[in-house]
Parts: sequence; structure tokens; C-alpha cells
Amino acid sequence: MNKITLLIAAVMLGLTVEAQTLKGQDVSFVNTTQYTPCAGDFNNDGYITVTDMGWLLGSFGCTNSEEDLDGDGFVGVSDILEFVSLWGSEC
Ligand SMILES: [Ca+2]
Ligand SMILES: [Ca+2]
Repeated sequence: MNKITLLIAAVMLGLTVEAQTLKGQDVSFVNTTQYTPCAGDFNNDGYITVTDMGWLLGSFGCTNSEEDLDGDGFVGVSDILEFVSLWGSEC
């Protein structure tokens, strides 16, 4: 992958690119995108999507988990129902 491809990919991912120079050797990528955490956005990308559902299902039955949306102490059916109500939301 060349530098231009990396730059395009970084911009598409919402990363801020700090490029000292395109001709130089060093190009750094810094994620300065800040999202306010919201319920159901477990990977903090600003959207509630299938990725977050994967995190929720992966934590099913776990206690003291970030995926415990209703705060009852474990991840269960009620959290899945709450997640469905949040589906497609943008933070
Ligand atoms: Ca997300
Ligand atoms: Ca719960």
C-alpha cells in the first residue's frame, strides 16, 4: 500500500492526517476524531451498527460488562432489546 492509498484510507476512516511532507519519509496518522460516548456504540465510532451488535452478543451472559445497557449487572435479553431500539442511531 503506497502513501497516497494510506492517506485516502485514513481520511475515509475519519482520521486526521498530519503529514510533514508527502515527499519525505515520515507521514503520521493521528485519530483526533472525538465522539461523545453513547449507549450501544461499544466501539466508539459514532454509529450503532452490526459491529456493536457483535460486541453485545460476544458479551452475552457476562457480568460487569460495558455492554450491559440497562445496568442490571449482566448482559442479557433486555440489553439486546434495548440495543435494537438504538439500532441505526448516530451518536
Ligand atoms: Ca459503533
Ligand atoms: Ca443488562
